[in-house]
Amino acid sequence: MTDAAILHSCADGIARVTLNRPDRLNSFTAKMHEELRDALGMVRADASARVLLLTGAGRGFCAGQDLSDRAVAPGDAPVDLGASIEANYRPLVLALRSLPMPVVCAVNGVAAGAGANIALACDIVVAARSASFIQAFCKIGLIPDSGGTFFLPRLVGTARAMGLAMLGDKLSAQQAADWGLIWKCVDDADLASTVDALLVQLAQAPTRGLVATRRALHAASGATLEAQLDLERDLQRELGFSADYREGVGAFLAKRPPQFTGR
Ligand code: T3D
Repeated sequence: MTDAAILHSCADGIARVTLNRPDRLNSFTAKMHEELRDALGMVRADASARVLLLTGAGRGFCAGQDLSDRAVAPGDAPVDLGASIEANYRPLVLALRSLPMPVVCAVNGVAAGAGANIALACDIVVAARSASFIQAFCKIGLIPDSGGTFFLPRLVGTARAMGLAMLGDKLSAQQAADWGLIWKCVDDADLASTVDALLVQLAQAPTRGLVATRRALHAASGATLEAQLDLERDLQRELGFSADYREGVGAFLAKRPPQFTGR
């Protein structure tokens, strides 16, 4: 038994971080935020980590903010949600988007509120068929946070983003995949093996190239074609000096599998 709200391990180039408050559907408390911050800091500093898996323990992925921490007694001042976002959710999303390795999210169950949008902040999202995505914010008078208003229209278009955000309907994992919100939906029994295969593939991939790919794709929606071409040129120049590029070309010409090191 452990009272850790976050589980963290790293082996064979694969870092794993698990949200671990299953009886509360892994909803966020201040303690969980603190432990997650520490875990992501360790992953970032671990030169052996080539890919990160983020997932949840139990039947849910994450139900967003723990609302029992938001109950206000009559006469008490309400919690400053802006301060909470500034201290916790904003840095979390930015940390996930800037890790020097690809981030896979295995959505093992319901992802609601900030939980849904933290999943969307990851690079590759695979969901179990029984999982769902709920922009639950509208049911408590809030807006989608943790990047929701940024990710949703970019991923599914404004009409669907508006419907999801204003209605708070449960979007099935299959529908999320069909709409392009996530990479894929797989049968529950296949989630672990599908994700493990992805993790092995990504742990052996040319990490710097993947991180630069993420950077370029994220830059694209706000860039002109000229600016994007400039960025591609600059990133390609950097990668052209990398050990992995040299290895990739050498392996291709020698007709052997490449041995990338992430450098
Ligand atoms: O506050 C700030 O800092 C600003 C940032 C806000 C970010 C946010 O995420 S706001 C949105 C917060 N989240 C929600 O509004 C979602 C609330 N949860 C639900 O709507 C439902 O639980 C789900 C749709 C996610 C799942 O429904 P279901 O029927 O599968 O499970 P359940 O029975 O509702 O939940 C299981 C238990 O987890 C239950 O406890 P119990 O009755 O067994 O003792 C439930 O109360 C608890 N739980 C689920 N979500 C939360 C939670 N407890 C606290 N906070 C939660 N968010």
